[in-house]
Amino acid sequence: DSSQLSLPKYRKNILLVGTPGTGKTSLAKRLTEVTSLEHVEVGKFAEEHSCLGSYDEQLECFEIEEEKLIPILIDFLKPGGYLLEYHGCEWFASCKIDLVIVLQTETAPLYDRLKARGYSGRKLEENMECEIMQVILDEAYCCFNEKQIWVVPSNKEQDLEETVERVQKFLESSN
Ligand code: DAT
Repeated sequence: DSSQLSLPKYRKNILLVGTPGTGKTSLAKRLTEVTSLEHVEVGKFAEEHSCLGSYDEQLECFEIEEEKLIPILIDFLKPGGYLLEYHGCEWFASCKIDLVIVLQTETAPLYDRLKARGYSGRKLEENMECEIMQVILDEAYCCFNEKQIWVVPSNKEQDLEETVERVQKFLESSN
């Protein structure tokens, strides 16, 4: 995309986290449209770097071999300019991360989104509980300095637009 060429390069790395369904992928997509940040979806990155372990029947996904992944990621992130997306954040405590964005969605819209995604039973319950108990926010406070953490609502489209603007200002002010 030639319009990207004129966007300034940033040396900051942003980690985008949240319970499944809170809107990480949607926000990441918008951010890569309007900034030069390069989107790194950690699951895909792990696959591309042969860091997948065995299949977890319960979670319905491949386990990630984080002992192998993290050193690769630490090196990869050094130049900056990356938007890292994953549901949790505890693995990334030793990576160069300048800002952690924790997306939060209220119970009713999150339930609808997960239902629409086909989640049911244990999977639906566990994800709802993860959000209600603020598991990922707790993780963020454990792993990062609170000054690096933004807790951002993600209930409606306007929330997304406001977050995009806020991130643009952050990148411009601290480049
Ligand atoms: P995640 O990547 O965290 O699993 P997603 O980006 O796939 O979440 O979004 C899940 C659904 O919610 C999808 O249908 C888009 C919608 N959505 C995301 N952010 C939203 C927002 N701020 N307002 C309304 N809907 C949103």
